[in-house]
Amino acid sequence: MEKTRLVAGIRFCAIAACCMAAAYGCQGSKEESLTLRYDAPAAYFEESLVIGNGNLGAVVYGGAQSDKISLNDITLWTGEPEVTPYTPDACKYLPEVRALLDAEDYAAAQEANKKIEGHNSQYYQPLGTLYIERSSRDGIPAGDEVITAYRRSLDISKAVAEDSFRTADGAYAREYFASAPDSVIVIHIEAAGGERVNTTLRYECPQPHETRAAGDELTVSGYTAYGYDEALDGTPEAFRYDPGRGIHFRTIVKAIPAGGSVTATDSTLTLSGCKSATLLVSNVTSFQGPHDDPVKDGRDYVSDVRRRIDNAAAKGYKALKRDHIRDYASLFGRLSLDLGQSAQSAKALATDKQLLQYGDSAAVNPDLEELYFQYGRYLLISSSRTPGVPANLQGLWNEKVVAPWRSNYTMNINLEENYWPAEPGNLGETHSPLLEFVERLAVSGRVSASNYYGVGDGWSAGHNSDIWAMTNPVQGRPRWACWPMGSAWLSTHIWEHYAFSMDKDFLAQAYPVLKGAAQFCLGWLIEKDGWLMTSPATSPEADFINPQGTATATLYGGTADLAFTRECLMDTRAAAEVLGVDRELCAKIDNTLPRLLPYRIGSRGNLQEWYHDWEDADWRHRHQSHLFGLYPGHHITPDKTPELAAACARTLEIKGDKTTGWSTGWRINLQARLRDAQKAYHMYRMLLTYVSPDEYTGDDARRGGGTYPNLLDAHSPFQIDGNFGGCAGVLEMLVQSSLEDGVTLLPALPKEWSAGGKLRGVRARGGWELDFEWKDANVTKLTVKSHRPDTGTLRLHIGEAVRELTLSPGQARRVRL
Ligand code: FUC
Repeated sequence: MEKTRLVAGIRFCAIAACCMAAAYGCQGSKEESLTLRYDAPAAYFEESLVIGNGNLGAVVYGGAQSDKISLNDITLWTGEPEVTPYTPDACKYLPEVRALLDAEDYAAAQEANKKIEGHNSQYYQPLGTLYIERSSRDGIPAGDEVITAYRRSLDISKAVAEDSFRTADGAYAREYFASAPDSVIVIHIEAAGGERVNTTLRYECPQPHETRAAGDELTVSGYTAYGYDEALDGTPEAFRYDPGRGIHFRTIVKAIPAGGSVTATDSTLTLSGCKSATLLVSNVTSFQGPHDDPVKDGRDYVSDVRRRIDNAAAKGYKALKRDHIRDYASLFGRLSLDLGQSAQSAKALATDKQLLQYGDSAAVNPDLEELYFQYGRYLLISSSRTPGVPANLQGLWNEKVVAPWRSNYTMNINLEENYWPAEPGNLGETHSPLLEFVERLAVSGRVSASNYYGVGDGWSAGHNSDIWAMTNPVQGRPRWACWPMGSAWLSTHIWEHYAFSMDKDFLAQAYPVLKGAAQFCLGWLIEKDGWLMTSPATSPEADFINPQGTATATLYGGTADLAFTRECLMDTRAAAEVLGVDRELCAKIDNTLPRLLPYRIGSRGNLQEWYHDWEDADWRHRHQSHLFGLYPGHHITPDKTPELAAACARTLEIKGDKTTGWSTGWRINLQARLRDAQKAYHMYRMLLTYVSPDEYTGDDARRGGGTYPNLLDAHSPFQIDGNFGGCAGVLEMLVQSSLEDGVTLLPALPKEWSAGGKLRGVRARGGWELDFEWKDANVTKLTVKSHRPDTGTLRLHIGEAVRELTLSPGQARRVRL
């Protein structure tokens, strides 16, 4: 018996040692930089490890005594389908706002603009928390044990999290993954040596619910609030519940023991004396679609969750893990990046310590820079695989009933930024939940366009949305609430998806949505001083100092609105041409574009944001929507519009470097498009500024934009957009592309990365995929593959040289340099 224990102990330790060596980078292999690793359990959300299958998410804290795992389902929201516009015929107030603007009475115009507002969005909700509480084998309370060698890690090349530790009796290891093919979260626990899995599973749920424990399962059934009381909005007391309304759900936790037993009490499961155990967790909600009542026309969530658990249990842990890794790696493994090797001394540190050390501007750590970049791709795959339900402000990981900004869809930057890495990062499929959501918005957006803006053709979308595809302007300060351009901005994603994939079938199917956004833009323009512009306009979410000396946001002729309008009209024009449709609309767009109020350069050399060259209320404001044409738009470029590009550069200079996470992510991309490699790199380093978890109060507490110990973006608080903006920014520094001008390699390569590097699997507009290497800032190897449906010619810009390459569909060619 003693011998077996010893052998088992040695075997476990050998496996653990091997995993740890890989995790701690002792082999010098490239995979090592794809693991986040820590030497303590998470005390805060901002230290936890997040996993997800695009629908179900888990926040893993780890821990020897009590392991906490918060759960999310991306379809769990408060509310129900919208039926009526909140402010009937709100567009009747438009003439009043316009007249006040014509009279240059900005304060009164701002007040009147508030009459054209609707209600706020619903809230994204947490599902519950699973606690796995361990009791030691011989009756010593788990808290009194001596625990050694605690390790926690997340391998983003496989999307598997782990934690492990030693006890006086042996060792313990857990694995966590969220399987997309089997729609379950799997937690596998192994004990070795004299250790056994002796554990109690307890579940907490913040929604009205019922928990039942029977046999080897915990079943939790509940429902969310169908709405909230406006007067109490922002507090948990605001929510209104009714078992006959709202989104319903059922969560099942099944424990499958090996070599021991599982018993149920009223609301817990206890595993005793097991060598190992597999826990399967799944959840399904009754959400069926934005226009379906989740009770009367809801999904059969009860049968669906039962089937998922039964199928997963029949399949077993090993096959579940094999299929999960195969599925995940088929997406993640398409692109790899090598920016150089970090020093052994940096690699020996845990990820949070590396991040802290990286804050020293002299610190060099290319492996950490790669890890942050690839983590963005990991997060996108993990949070964006549910049809029609894109990643929200927190991706899919939210523990709070009243989350910051409702964890909703914020459409004046945040939702769009989430998707910037999707296409170049070779994850085009993860863009689909957003593209489908935009299709849903276009339905309710028709009602908003006519009700709030008096535009009969096309659709509009405002600042916020939710799972019910809300499009009305929200309630609040006009600087964010009064903004109908979400439709124009979001629709440019349709053209981007086409530009990268060259998929005409997709374009034909999505075209009506793009066209509808363009029709709204055309209908919303007014003529003033001989130019076309919008009135009322706002520039998200900035204020100017009006002639009366106060700060207001409502104006006519705001630059940002015109930037969205231009890009949306240009994309629609291009799409109509590709599809050979809508000649009349094309003629109208051709006639409109030159009549749009042109960009102007302000007295500080900046790109003017307001119609008049007014003072900004805050020149360092985080938003920079008037630079939209530079990035993510395409109509300002250093080559074609050098003066405007210089004015954008000056605007960024005035704004400075210190800003929120998402804004930092955006500025990396803007600087990359300006081809200012060092500024882009500097902003990337700014994004990787260590930020302590919010609840920290010690001297080390830092606030502001940056990155938490678990590499999630700090707005602060946590908001996922910065992760995605940063990820896209790295690619924008290494490759830029456009349908007109082709592909440029290393357009903004900073000196820190110029010694050598490799990028494999990056996608470019025109349907191309590229693998390339560089040395001393020169491209040394290059292979191009075509994903186009037809034979096409690629124009390649490498340094000063321009090359042309013709490839047939599916062809890959090594380019001689
Ligand atoms: C916009 C931004 C804020 C924040 C919020 C979710 O309103 O201005 O900074 O990101 O969205």
